Amino acid sequence: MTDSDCLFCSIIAGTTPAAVVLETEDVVGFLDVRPLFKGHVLLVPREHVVTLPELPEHLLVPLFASAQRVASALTSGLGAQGTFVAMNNVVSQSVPHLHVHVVPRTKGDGLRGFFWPRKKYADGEAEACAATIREALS
Ligand code: DGP
Repeated sequence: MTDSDCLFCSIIAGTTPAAVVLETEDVVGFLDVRPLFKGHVLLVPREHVVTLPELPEHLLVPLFASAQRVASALTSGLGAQGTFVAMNNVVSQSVPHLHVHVVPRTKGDGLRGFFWPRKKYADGEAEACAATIREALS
């Protein structure tokens, strides 16, 4: 299913130009137009899905297998030392079509914007928080 108002559906359809790096039956990968570093790839399911919780199970492996392949290619092909792999869901998600960022990283590259201020758990708080999440998972 595609959404006629969706930018990434239009890239997948070839209507909006993009520097495509990967095309599989289920997934398309293209360069982010505003890369954190050159070679920053966005991977999207061809099907119009907005967030990770909505991703159908049959697309989990194709999407993350593509992320694994691209992460390898950024190190072997572009000379990156490593990668940062992430996705925004709703909050900070500027395009409402699920996309995995695969960003090439090199030690000392100065990427700090992705690292939000860290919190500290009070005594017992981590266990209570973990219990809440376990309950939601059950
Ligand atoms: P996020 O903020 O996590 O939703 O990431 C959306 C990314 O999409 C952002 O890094 C910039 C990228 N982007 C936005 N518009 C376009 C476009 O028209 N073409 C391409 N290739 N990337 C885009």
